[in-house]
Amino acid sequence: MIGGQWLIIGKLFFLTLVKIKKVVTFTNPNHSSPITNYKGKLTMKYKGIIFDLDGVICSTDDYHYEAWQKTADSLDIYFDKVINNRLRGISRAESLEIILERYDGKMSDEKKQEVLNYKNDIYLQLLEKMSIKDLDPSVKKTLETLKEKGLKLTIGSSSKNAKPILKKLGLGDFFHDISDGTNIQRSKPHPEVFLIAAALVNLTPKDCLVIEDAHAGVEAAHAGGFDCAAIGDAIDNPLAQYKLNEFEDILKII
Ligand code: B16
Ligand code: MG
Repeated sequence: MIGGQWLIIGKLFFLTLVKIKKVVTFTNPNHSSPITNYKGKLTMKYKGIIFDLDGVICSTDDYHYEAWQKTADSLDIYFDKVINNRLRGISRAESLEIILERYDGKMSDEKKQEVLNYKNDIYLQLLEKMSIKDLDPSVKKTLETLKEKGLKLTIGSSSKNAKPILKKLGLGDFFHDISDGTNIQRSKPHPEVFLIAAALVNLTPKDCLVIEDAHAGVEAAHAGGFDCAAIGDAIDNPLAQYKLNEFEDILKII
């Protein structure tokens, strides 16, 4: 009888060890690609997810590119896709400073403001054609699944146009809260936008996963103490813990 009890205790101890080993394998933050090495869902690693907007939830990054291209052309400044990628996640005003690196001469603050308004007007015109149809069905489905699982979902975007964009996509009331270009002093790579997003839903950085397409955004997540899943342009950023080939790969992480 006593021998039988020891056998059961031993078996339980062994099973516990196996479970701990699996959790450690899955949660190892130094792992470069946990998705491909995923061992099985044991527990939810995060309580919240903070989504970047442009280039993650929607393809407005293409509209930013088009608007900046037209703006640069109007000033006779060279601009291309490589330069555009440096603007991802960066505020409108800081983006202009990067574009002006190739400007011959010095631009007054009044003229800069005029150029910023010009760019935003073109961008807003491009947004006019956006509708609920521009929300990728797999993005919508993934967001709904994450919400059903009880995760707090927030936006962490540098854009001052984030709220109208979400409304156009039919996501105006979907997220638990929104942190965007209208409530921050410093844009990515500063972590402020993500720290505010986490605080809005009473979570700590350790509880949240950030989803980002910009190197500046991945750096911001890292600086704030958040784990990050990188997609698109930033997919190979070594500061990100996960790579997302598809948006729905988020479901393999949490
Ligand atoms: P706006 P995200 C960022 O949004 C864009 O990536 C970046 O290209 C843009 O300059 C910035 O928002 C400001 O946008 O001109 O609309 O205020 O990627 O952080 O969602
Ligand atoms: Mg982005």
